[in-house]
Amino acid sequence: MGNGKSIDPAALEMLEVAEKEGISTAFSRVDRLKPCPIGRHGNCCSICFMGPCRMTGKDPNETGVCGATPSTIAARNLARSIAAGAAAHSDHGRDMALVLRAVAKGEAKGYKIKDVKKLHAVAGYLGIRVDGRTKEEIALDVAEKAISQWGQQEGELAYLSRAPKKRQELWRKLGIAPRGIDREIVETLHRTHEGNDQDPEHILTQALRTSLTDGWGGAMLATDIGDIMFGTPSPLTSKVNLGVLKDDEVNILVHGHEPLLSEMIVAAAQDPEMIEYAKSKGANGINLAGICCTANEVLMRHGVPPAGNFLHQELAIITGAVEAMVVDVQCVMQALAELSKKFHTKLITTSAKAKITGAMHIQFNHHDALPIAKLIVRTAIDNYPNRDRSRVHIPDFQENLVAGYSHEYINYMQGGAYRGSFRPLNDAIMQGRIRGAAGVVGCNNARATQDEGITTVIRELIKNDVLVLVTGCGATAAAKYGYLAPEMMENAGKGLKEICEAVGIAPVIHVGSCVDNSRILTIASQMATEGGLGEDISDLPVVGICPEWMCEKALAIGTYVVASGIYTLFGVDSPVIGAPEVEKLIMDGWEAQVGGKLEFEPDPMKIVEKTLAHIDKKRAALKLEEYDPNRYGQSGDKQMAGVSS
Ligand code: NFS
Repeated sequence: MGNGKSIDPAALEMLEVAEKEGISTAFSRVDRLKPCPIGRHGNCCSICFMGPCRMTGKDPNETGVCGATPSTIAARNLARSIAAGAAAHSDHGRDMALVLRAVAKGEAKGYKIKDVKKLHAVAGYLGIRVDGRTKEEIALDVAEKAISQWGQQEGELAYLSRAPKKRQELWRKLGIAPRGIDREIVETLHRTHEGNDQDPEHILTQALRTSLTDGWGGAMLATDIGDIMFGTPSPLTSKVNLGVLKDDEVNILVHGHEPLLSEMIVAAAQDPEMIEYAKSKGANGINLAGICCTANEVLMRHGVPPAGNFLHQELAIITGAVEAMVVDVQCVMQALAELSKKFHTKLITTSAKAKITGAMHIQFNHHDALPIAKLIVRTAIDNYPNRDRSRVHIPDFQENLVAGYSHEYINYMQGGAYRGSFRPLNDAIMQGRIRGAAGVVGCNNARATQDEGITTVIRELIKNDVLVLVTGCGATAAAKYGYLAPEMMENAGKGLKEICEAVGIAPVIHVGSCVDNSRILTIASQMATEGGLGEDISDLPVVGICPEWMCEKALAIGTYVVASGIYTLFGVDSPVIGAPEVEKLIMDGWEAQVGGKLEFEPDPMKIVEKTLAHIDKKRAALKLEEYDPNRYGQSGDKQMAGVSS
């Protein structure tokens, strides 16, 4: 089970190398830095320069200099985090929309409109006419309408119409239907500035509205526009973990989030001219792999293998086999710059939004994307002769995986191109073959044993017939231990196993990067409208889980999942544990408002217990048959006849 740092043997092996060489990593720095418990628990207010005011809990009447109560302080801190997370995802979506517009105008060489079917579907959501128009004309209108979602001042986001009717009505009734993406994020920053909104419940209601700009706004647009330009994913196989690095090829790692550059790097790395150039430098080829959500983007569409999740980024460099780590935005540790200097690795920043002192910067822009990608690939190749063979240490661990489950493909696999629907899935849940579903998503956190929470939750849920959907670094974690391989169906409960056998899937389905949690919203919405499982997302026997959360984006995601009506459990620890009133508001308060609650539960086994209890509660409310683990799996074929009809 490792040393408490990670359960991943590849990570443990690299940590030994790091220790021998005296190299610090997040795994070692976390021991040196004791977090301030006041700030960690939501009790530190630093929004004005009379403070920071630290609420210690010793005086029941304590307040900040201005009189702010601990509850107001914690609510403001949480709301600000949610706004920052929504900003990050949505800004990613904005850049995608701007590039789509450039593609439609013929101003973004190298990009194209790859998936016309998806373009038409998105045009439909946005109320844009498609008949008799070229794909460029449609794409231009889609892009303009998408871009307008950020600056819109009044009305509501167009994609809210993709939620079940009841949910839309509830959002309107509560006044949390977002007016525009930027507007809600800015308003949250305004409201939480010193001396403004000071009623915790009121602040947290705006936090719900802000989070919806992410899930049903920026992130959903990021996913859709990515599919239009780069193709809607469908299942493919690949490998995962540090063992995917090659000791005789130029290793390039793409790390960060946006697919705009990484898609071009995939193309550049496959260019015969580039491969020849690599050979001229003594390498046998070019090996592209990914870290974090960029990895998921290029995995889902090209099968590029992920070398690891968030806590693997430093370990990858310590293998001594990485010629270039190419980063754009988000989840990029500053430590990479110093670390890469200890090896031959070139850390290349590419975004105007994220420079790191000491890194090489090659500015990306969508007008010259392919030439820039080629320059980056050439820079990596030029660096290959500098690799110090005596320091190369690639741990021999890799697993097989299947990824690429878009919402569209999941629809298709349940009946084909003409009869595709969510009927079979809903039926399987209604019959109790599948007890319910859970999204297990999110980061690694250096304060938790890497991958332990994620894999414990997944292992126990599939054993209990819960179908699991994964995204982000949670998906990479699942993949590293074989959960995304079809053979894993052997470890699923009997009913779930029957379904996996019939459809030919693993019990854990990779639906993409973190912005692709929007695919899970679409799936939930379709399940709720398909019939038999209630009328709203909050009726479904489903749960959202983020066992090893780390960043503000995760909080934004968790909150929009709650605002969409889903019970959501986060691991590690609560960022508002020092303010019991706020804890109560995001649990009972939000549940009363939107039907979902946000709960922090550090123990993965308790997360499992609470998930199963919730699923059973929802099943009972729907008057479905009580779940019985032994009802299915006896006479396979006969039982399956009922499912596939
Ligand atoms: Ni999600 Fe993706 Fe990973 Fe966490 Fe970071 S990469 S956007 S934030 S660490 S899952």
